[in-house]
Amino acid sequence: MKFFSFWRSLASFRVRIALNLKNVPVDVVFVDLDANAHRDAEYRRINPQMALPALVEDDGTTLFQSLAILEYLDEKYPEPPLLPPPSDLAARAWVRGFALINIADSHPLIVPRVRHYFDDVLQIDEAAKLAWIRHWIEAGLAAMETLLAGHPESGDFCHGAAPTIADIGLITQVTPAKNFAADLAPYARVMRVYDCCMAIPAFADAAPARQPDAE
Ligand SMILES: N[C@@H](CCC(=O)N[C@@H](CS)C(=O)NCC(=O)O)C(=O)O
Repeated sequence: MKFFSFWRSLASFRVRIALNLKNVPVDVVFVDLDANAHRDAEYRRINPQMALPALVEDDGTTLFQSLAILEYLDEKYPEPPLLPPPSDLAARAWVRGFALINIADSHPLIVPRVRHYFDDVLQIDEAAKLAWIRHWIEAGLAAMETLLAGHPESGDFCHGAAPTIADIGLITQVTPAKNFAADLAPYARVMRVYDCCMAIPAFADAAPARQPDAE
């Protein structure tokens, strides 16, 4: 199985966590976003959206979009599960909803193609661009904090006693918050989950700075 990844890519980070938790071996193909390698014809054939990550099975089956890949891995390699059991439909929906705050709503607003559009088309200055990024990161963090406060099953993890895709989404919400120096003090519950997850080797080893292609 080939995994197309870039060290700083948050969507790749999400899938790396799942691969590590489930102990699935992959051949990692590094695609340098900074060099626009994701726009080359070679990678475009794999993912016409020109975004990372992508997962290619040995038979050529090609998967894209991190949430779809997370759920695929969870179905193919059920242990440890990344979702609550099918008997708890409401918990599964809560966990998916929580993860989507980052995966569907916050992260897409700060990806390189959006930032390039600001630079190249709208010609927004650096300060306004940073304000945009911090605004959407903090909006996601605030929603996560409020949801955790109202969710009795949260504590060390977003839901229950083990990581789920909700925690994976939380990690890739906090990571850019740290990179862009957002104030994390108001988000004590979020940061408790972040610290608990990052103490697990599967999470820590997936971190951007630990990847072989990291600068
Ligand atoms: N919703 C997608 C986002 C994929 C995505 O935008 N990936 C970023 C890296 S984290 C990327 O490759 N961006 C390239 C670009 O914006 O040009 C997912 O979760 O897989």
